[in-house]
Amino acid sequence: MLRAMKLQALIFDVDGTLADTERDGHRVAFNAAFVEAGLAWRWDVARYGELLAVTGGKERMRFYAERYDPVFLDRRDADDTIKALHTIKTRHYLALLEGGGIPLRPGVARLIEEARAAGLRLAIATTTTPENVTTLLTASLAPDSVGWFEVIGAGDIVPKKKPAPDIYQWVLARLGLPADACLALEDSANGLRAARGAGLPTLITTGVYTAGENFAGALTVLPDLSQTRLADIRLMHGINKS
Ligand code: XBP
Ligand code: MG
Repeated sequence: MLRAMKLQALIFDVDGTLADTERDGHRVAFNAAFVEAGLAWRWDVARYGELLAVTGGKERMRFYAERYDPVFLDRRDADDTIKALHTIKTRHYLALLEGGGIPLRPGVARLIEEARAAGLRLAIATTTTPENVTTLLTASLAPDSVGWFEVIGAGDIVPKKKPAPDIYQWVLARLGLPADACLALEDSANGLRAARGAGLPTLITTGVYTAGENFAGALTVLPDLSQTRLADIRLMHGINKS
């Protein structure tokens, strides 16, 4: 069956979709924060992959404490300490981004340029901290690229993070578009559930941590966007598989 609505907007996830930010970015920043705070927590690559089941850095630290350091949560100031750790972590992560250390994934910049040239509207729907988004765009896409995205929905702006659909619903409301006129680009099962929960046709590009996840309901699952043109995406969007 063909989809009735013409494609009018692309909504991009950030971490794992625009760039491979988790293993060598966020994870490194978390560990730097733990060292700076004198906390004995260390997240190796495998442990971090396990913890990525929980979106949101603050929520992820709480999840880790529940599983591996429950005494930490007995402290009266546990919540404040997690917030303080997250502020330190974000400072380290921003320094990594500003150092130009995290490039965009293959094909991302070209697809964004194609979409802009074709007059498609662009938006972002992410769990990460807003400043992480603007700094990644400025450092890795173009100095003025924040303005290319009409709506940037990020972090604590919604009560529930992915896999809840809240962030995508927040972005759709501000775009003033129905889900069927848009297409979401994601990298994880959590992200797919969030996008599908908001009714969005969704394209998946798998990452180092998400390749084995369940992507049932996605329009398609690709290793990256290096072979994907806007014409391909328009075609995929037109075939209503939901
Ligand atoms: C990925 C996340 C974020 C990052 C860490 O977001 O779940 O929490 O891992 O960033 P998405 P913060 O895939 O939706 O872009 O520490 O700022 O949360
Ligand atoms: Mg992601």
